[in-house]
Parts: sequence; C-alpha cells; structure tokens
Amino acid sequence: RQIVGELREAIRSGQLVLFYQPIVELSTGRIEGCEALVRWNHPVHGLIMPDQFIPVAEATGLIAELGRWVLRTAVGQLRRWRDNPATKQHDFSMRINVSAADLQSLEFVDDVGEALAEESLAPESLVLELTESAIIHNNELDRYTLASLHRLGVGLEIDDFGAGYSSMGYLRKLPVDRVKVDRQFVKDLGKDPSQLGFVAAIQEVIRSCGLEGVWEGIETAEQAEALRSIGCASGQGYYFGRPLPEMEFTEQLARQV
Ligand code: G
Ligand code: G
Ligand code: NA
Ligand code: MN
Repeated sequence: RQIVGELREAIRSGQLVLFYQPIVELSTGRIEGCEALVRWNHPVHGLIMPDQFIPVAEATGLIAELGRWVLRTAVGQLRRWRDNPATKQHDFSMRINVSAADLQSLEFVDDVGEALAEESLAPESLVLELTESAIIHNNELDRYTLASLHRLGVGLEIDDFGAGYSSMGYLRKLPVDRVKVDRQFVKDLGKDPSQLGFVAAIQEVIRSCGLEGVWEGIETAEQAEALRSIGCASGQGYYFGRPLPEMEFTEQLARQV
C-alpha cells in the first residue's frame, strides 16, 4: 500500500521525531529517566501517532529500519543531554520501545552495543521496554537475544504488564530488571477504595521476584501519593508530564536539576 512507501521515505528523509515523557522517582519527584515515543511529522497530515503506523511497519518488515532509527536517535539525544550543562544528571536513563521483530533479529544486539559505544554511554543508561506479547512467544531466538542483551548490560523492562492473558511465571524466569504495570491498574486508584490493596498485591509480586515496578498512567496527585505510600518506586503519567518534543523536555529537565 501507499503508506508503506511513504513510511520508508519518512524514515530516510527525517520525518520521524521522538517525543520524551518523564519517568519519576515517586519518593522524591526527581526525573530518573524518560521514555522515547515516536511520531511521524507528515508533510500533509501533520503529526501521526505511532498506533497509526507501527502496526504497518511491523507487518511489512520496515520495523527493523524504524527501530534502528529510534535507537540511534534516542541514544544520540541522551548524549546531548549528558553534554548539556543545564541537563547533566548522572543516572538519567533513556527507555525505548522494542518490538517483537527486533528480538527475532540477530543484528539487534550488535546494533544496541554499537549505538552505545559510539556515544560513549554505559549500557545501564539505556532501558529496553518489551511488551509481554513480544516476550511471551518465548522461542529459542528470543531467549538467546534477551540473554545477550542482559549480558551486554542494558536494562530490560516488561511493558504493559497485566494487560494481556499471559501468565506470571515468566517474571521469575526471564532476565529482566523492571516491570512497567499497565495503566488500567492505576486508573481506579482514588475512586475505588479496594483498588489500593489490589495494586499493593501486584507491587508485592513484582518485589518478591526481585524486580522494580514502574507505574504508568498516573494522572493525579492522589494516585501518585497512593502509589508512593505503598512503596512503589517509579511512575510515569500526565501528572508528571506529557510526552514532549526535545526542546520542551529539555526545559523540563533543566528546571529540575
Ligand atoms: O506515543 P503513544 O503515547 O501514543 O504510544 C502508543 C504506543 O506506540 C506505545 O505504547 C508503544 O507501544 C508504541 N510506540 C511508541 N513509540 C514506539 C517506538 O519507538 N517503537 C515501537 N516499536 N513502538 C512504539
Ligand atoms: O506503555 P506504552 O508504551 O503504551 O506507554 C506509552 C503510551 O501511554 C503513550 O501512548 C502515552 O501517550 C500514553 N500515556 C502516558 N501517560 C499517560 C497517562 O497518564 N494517561 C494516559 N491515558 N495515557 C498515558
Ligand atoms: Na512503552
Ligand atoms: Mn505501557
């Protein structure tokens, strides 16, 4: 279809942009990282959201090229923030979304290693967000890629935890460090009193697996405070900041340091 050709051209001609959303340490409110979220700045249609073109990229194999662009751009951005006196912070980390197809590619691990080396960044400064569905088919190649990424030292995070029908067994088996809990669980905090107990139980499952929880979809001060009160470490959501273009996010970072 026409959109495939347009998207290929978009990647090559610089029409894709990354927006950045803060991830915050709940106990202090400090920005500890950001998630890079891709948008397509289309010359005619304006800003197109990823749910409109990521599935197309995945279905056509363009996702590998798109993923490489995201990786390079995000890592380059992190280097610029590290070099900028207004935004230097040592343990600030970049999170990128990785699709199932990336794990199926043997070059992916090398791409990640090279991108970090070229910008002289420590592997821990990059966290890869993997959806449950990406990990869950759990074949030989996925396991091999995950183990190699783990050995490389980049952070590995399960995204949208609890959204699908997957089992919890893999939390103990996969070499991941963090779990980002699907935003549906935060939505009812502050409305339904029994929800806090439920969320605390999820938090306990994550903690007992030796993992850190990241809570997304935080939109109010009450939700942030409720999560903090039960010991949740990190949060993300409109309450702390929307996904922003480079310049605006840089200003948000600079205000904080
Ligand atoms: O950006 P938005 O807030 O609309 O993101 C919607 C979804 O699009 C995200 O949850 C994520 O799954 C997907 N997405 C966003 N950016 C990327 C990206 O760079 N790569 C991949 N594979 N998916 C992305
Ligand atoms: O986990 P995932 O990659 O799907 O998360 C990113 C998506 O979540 C993006 O589409 C982003 O715009 C959206 N998002 C981020 N914070 C919030 C929030 O507080 N509320 C809602 N409804 N969506 C959010
Ligand atoms: Na994500
Ligand atoms: Mn999510």
